[in-house]
Amino acid sequence: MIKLYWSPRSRSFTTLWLMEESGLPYERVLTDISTGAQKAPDYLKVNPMGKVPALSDGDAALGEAAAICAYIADRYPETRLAPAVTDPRRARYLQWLFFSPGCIEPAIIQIFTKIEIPTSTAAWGSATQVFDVLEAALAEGPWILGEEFSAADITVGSGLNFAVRRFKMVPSRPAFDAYLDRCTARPAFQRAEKIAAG
Ligand SMILES: N[C@@H](CCC(=O)N[C@@H](CS)C(=O)NCC(=O)O)C(=O)O
Repeated sequence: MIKLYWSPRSRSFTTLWLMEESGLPYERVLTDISTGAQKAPDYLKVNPMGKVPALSDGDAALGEAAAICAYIADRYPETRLAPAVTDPRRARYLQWLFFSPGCIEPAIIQIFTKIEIPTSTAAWGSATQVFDVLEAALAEGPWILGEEFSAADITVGSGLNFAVRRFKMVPSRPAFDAYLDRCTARPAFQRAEKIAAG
């Protein structure tokens, strides 16, 4: 049985949404970060970072929300959450799957901390560039790859929802609002929100 280690009101949301979209049976293992459960020796064997979320599946174990999305979509292709490895859309899928941890998250941290870094040095360029690029990519829709919803929408949708709606660190734009409305209307997103509320 797949086990998802999670804590309420945390980045676990991305993987709760993933598992609810997947339709796969899974067990939720509450790892409440307010109690320090994420630093327990047994948990560190699952995620040596001592953070949530993490996932185990038989002998496989991993942390990092986007990696968990990639793992589930590839290990269980019946979930139809990723284009096949031979599909040309796979390239953009991978780009957007990792855009959230690689660009959206650091851009939010930059906005929060007001740290100035030259755009050629910062791996995400600048927060303005990240959100301009995302706006252009979401202009057509309905999903980041076009017609097909994928695990990349789970990482991008979670990151954008966090930045624009939950923490209001990034001003919304019409393309973001339309996309986030589509994401939040999904029954799996709504189930995940209820679970994540704790
Ligand atoms: N890069 C990680 C970030 C995970 C993360 O920062 N988790 C936070 C909760 S949102 C956490 O576990 N904090 C508790 C701690 O560090 O002790 C991912 O994307 O999964």
